[in-house]
Amino acid sequence: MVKGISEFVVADTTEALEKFKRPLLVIEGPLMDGMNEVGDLFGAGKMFLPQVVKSARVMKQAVGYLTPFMEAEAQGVAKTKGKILLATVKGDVHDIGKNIVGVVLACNSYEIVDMGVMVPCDKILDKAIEINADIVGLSGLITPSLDEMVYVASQMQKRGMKLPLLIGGATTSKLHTAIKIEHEYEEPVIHVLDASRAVGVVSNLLSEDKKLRADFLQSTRDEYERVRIQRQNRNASRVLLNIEDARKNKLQLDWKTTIHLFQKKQGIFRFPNIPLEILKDYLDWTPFFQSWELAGKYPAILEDKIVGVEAKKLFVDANILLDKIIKEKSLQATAVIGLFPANNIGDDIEVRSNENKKIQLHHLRQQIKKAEGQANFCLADYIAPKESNKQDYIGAFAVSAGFGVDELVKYYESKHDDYNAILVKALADRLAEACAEYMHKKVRTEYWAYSTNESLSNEELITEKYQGIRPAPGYPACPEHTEKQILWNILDVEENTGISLTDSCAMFPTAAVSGWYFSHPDSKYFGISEIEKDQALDYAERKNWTAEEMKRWLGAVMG
Ligand code: B12
Repeated sequence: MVKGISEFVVADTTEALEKFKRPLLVIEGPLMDGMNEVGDLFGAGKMFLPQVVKSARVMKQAVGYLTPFMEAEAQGVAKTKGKILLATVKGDVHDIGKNIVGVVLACNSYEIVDMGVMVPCDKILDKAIEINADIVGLSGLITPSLDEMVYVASQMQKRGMKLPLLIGGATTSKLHTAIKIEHEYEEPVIHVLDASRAVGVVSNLLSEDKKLRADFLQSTRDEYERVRIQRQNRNASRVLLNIEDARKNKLQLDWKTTIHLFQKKQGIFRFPNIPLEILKDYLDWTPFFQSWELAGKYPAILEDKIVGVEAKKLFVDANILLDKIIKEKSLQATAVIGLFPANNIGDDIEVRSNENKKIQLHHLRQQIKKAEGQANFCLADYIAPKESNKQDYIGAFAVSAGFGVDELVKYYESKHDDYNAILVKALADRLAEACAEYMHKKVRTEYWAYSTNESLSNEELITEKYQGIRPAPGYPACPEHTEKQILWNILDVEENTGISLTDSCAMFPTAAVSGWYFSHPDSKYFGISEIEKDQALDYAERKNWTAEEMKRWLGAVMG
């Protein structure tokens, strides 16, 4: 088990059952001992995440084998160190991180009840009460989920609950937890950065040693207070321009002589079934290793002194699975792109849709005070202004490689194989990104054909050596998620691809990316960072929003 070898699990468990006589004793004896060793090795940094997940697979398969014997004996369930309820909040569909945390905690003898994704607040809290959970853990990947987490905390307070609340997921942070969530709920609210920290936090929270628990809570509270003060001081010293001044300092592009403006292809184009073997050549493996908490760039990571051996094994496993997926066509990739005439009007972009309707896209502008000679960027600046009388173009795309993921994951879960279930999701995410890369190249070289001579290696594509950008709503240059609704309208994404949007503007299937194409040679990625209230109000007016909607969708960039 400690080596994660699952080949002989049934034979070994049978042997153990003969020796220990009762299945529960096998679980509470050698199996738990093995998992404790795995937990300790991981905690001490002597084991890496893929190994832990493989060891957990051995445990699950052994328990799966023993369960019918236990049921026959009506022996009850094995003792655990506590019951933890996990859920991805309403509107959000991401769960790789949550699933990894669940596996790691289970390895450390905690019982995990995982409610899956898109779980409404009341359902989470009802379940926590029903199962008598010891801790509730929430996960979320995109910024709209942050508000939902604040809401869950406030409802826990309203219901007078006494359980600690854990906050996790890519978009969450200690800062956000300290400023926005902690004060909503009197009981401990703790941000957990990653899976390796989850065990320490949970064991402190559930420790029978009252002093240890109290010290941990006090130091966390002190830390959050320090973070809040730091933020206040930073807020007091930061300089943001008012939106009018920021606009005066916009990027000045020469629309008279610019050569990139030429008649470009228009229309909506569907790609219902993109062969996965094509996408394989466009994979960016570095984030794949990151999702397994193995730090380093691909391909150097395979030779890394510390993580190299495990990275190599993971890479081999991933490629075996990927080849099987490709051969059996068990995942499907699909895309829709739209290329439209467009001009900018202030910080908005007016697009002439397929039906010749004028549709407004909305963008935010940096308000941070820049050094002399540096502009306050806004994506709209990369499109020729209406008053230039030059016809410019913008593109839009939505891609997914997530069709088939649920079925494959279910298959591996039925075999108690979390390792392959997580691998499938991580590979589907990579294929989705690869699909975005592939479609973008098609636009540059075939559709808009402004880079017909482009011949870049995959590494050069990953480091964006090409002309043009494809910012995605939610990413730093366009952090406001509801623009995806407009994108869905102009591309008829749901009809053309089957990808849908949740109320928080997450896309389903999860392995999906959507965004815009800008072709101007000077276009580059940037971050909006923070905006002032004047811009938020102006933006809200352009979008016809209520104050409530403004707070909901711009909260994350309003400091
Ligand atoms: C890989 C990735 C993706 C993958 C999907 C990842 C997935 N399935 O979860 C793909 C390519 C599909 C993707 C798409 C998008 N992404 Co993305 N993505 C990333 C990226 C690069 C890494 C995230 C990741 O997988 N990390 C690895 C996993 C294992 O980590 P994790 O989920 O954070 O979980 C760990 C911890 O957070 C913690 N944890 C997680 N949950 C819980 C729960 C509890 C209880 C506890 C204790 C701990 C815990 O432990 C986990 C294990 O260590 C991040 C940037 C970054 N560096 O974080 C952007 C990022 C998350 N993406 C972002 C965005 C905007 C998007 C898109 C909306 C873009 C778009 N318009 O297409 C889409 C949304 C997709 C959708 N379906 O709606 C933003 C989100 C911020 C925001 N403004 O909302 C980020 C932060 C990028 C950025 N800098 O702006 N993305």
